[in-house]
Amino acid sequence: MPFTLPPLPYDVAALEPHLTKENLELHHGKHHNAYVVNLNKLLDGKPEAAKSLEEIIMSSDGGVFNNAAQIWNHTFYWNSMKPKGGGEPTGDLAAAITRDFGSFAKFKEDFTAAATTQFGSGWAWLVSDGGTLKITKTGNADLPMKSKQTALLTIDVWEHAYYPSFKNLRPKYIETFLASLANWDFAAANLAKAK
Ligand code: MN3
Repeated sequence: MPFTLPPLPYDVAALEPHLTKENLELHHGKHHNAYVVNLNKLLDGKPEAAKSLEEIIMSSDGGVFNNAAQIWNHTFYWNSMKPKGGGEPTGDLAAAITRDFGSFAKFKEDFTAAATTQFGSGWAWLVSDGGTLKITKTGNADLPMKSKQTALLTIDVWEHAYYPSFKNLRPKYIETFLASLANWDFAAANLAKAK
């Protein structure tokens, strides 16, 4: 079965005014879709095509890895946001953030620094590393599962993610992600599964 583009978990205009409809049409409909089309082409007629996306990510490199990982990363990114998101997490996730970062304010500071300083294309992540929450950044298509970490939340800092809405202002995009878009319910569900 060829891989298919997962639908957005909300309407393409649902993240306005922060990320515009045009931005999501381009990012989901063109960029995310291109990774699906490319992976299907690369795997056409090969036994790997029967594997799960995660199995392909863990056992490949080069173009197959890049396209498979980018499919996974983008699906995870769409779920890391929601309309009227942002604010602060609650419950077990809030407690774990306080335990491992000292405070939510310190988490925000560290996450913002990671997302701002990822040079060129990549991702910043909140992960669980053996039960300890950490912030990481990865270049290009790289992702936490390759380092045996469980992703809880991510922000795409490739320019295509924010340029249509924020132009060159990556720091403003990161600030907006934390203030108005971050889906803490999704991160909390990922933490619960990681235990
Ligand atoms: Mn992207």
